[in-house]
Amino acid sequence: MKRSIAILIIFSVIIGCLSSTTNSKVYANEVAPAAITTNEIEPNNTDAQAQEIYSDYTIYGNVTRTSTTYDIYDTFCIVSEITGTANFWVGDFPASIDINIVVYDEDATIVEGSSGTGTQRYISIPVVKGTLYYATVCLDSSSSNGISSTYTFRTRMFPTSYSYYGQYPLQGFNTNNLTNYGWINSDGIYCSLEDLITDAGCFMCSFAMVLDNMSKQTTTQRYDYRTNTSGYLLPDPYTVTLANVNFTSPIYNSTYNKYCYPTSNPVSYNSLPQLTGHFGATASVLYLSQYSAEQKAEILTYYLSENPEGIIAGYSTSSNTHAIVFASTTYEIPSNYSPPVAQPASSVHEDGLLMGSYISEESIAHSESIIRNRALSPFSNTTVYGSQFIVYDPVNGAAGVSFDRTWTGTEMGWDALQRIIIFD
Ligand SMILES: [Ca+2]
Ligand SMILES: [Ca+2]
Repeated sequence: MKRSIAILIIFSVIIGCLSSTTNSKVYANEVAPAAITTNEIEPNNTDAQAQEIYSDYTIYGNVTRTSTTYDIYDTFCIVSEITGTANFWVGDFPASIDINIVVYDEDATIVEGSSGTGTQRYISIPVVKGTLYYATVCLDSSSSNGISSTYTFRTRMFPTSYSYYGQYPLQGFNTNNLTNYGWINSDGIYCSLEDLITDAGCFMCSFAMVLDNMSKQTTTQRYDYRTNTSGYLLPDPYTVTLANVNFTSPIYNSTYNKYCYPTSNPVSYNSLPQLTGHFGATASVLYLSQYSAEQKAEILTYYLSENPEGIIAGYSTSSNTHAIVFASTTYEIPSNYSPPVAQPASSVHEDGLLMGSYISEESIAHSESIIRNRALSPFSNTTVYGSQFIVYDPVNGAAGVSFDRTWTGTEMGWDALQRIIIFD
């Protein structure tokens, strides 16, 4: 408590010296989306009283200085779920008063503070995953009595850039030599890694995008056949596919004159604990088949607030499966929303459960013909809530577009969304 008071005195001196910009364009594009809304909870005047929030929160609060009420500090705390960027915005107050944001770390060191005039303030800072930050909304302490105002406070954290890996066409990673390495499927047919990812790599591409957004790399040094070098490999569809088979070495096959992974350990099985473990991550799964489109939108919004690196969404119909990454949303849920709880992923072949039977290539995506033909389908743009979710679809170069601008949204929609996979 004592430290908090000292910090706040420092704030009042320093705020005037800090420089930052107020940018309505940034507000509109990066801060305004309101995913989870809540009211401030008093007392929240010190870091010891800080109200815990998550990424993509919108808080409605009030600051007051009158002869009877002295509430000029509202403090919130947030543990960054990502290494990347955090935006803090306060607005919707009269230009006649001076409200600012000060962000400081666990050691009470000020990271950044806003300044300026007008009806909003905004700061953007680099953040490190797992780090605790405090953000205080401050009414100018030199203000005279008789001031009171409501405000809106927003936080949003996101990767500095979202990675994108395409399966069709292959996009965003090194594909050298992949035609020399592959797998002989249960029908005895050779399938190169390149073809496998092209035809059936939606899960591997989606897994790789999220792991890359999490700034992960392999926990030990691994050999990269594309470059013939060893090192800590970054996640991409190739390295994730190899993690999926435990980085087993391929064996030369004289019939095909190729290096093949054993049929008993096909590259297409999804073993999530094994795959994520090689990148120092864990996976959990939540099955959604019993929920409505609205409930699925709520669930995605909730988990995105805790996982700004993205959520993998698995689709299944009677004939095919697919996976994409949901990255952000403007959908809104209240902070008291209580989500169904995701469970740790088992080593069970996930897509086999969905498909009802074990089918090889389909386990990491779905069939070539569907991918190639439907990627060219026109979009209806009528998917409910489709414009409120930004996704990265491994098909057709759909990087950072709204759900209703993808063939997945149009062709498969919400009904076929059967589960989400969350990495931590
Ligand atoms: Ca308050
Ligand atoms: Ca307060």
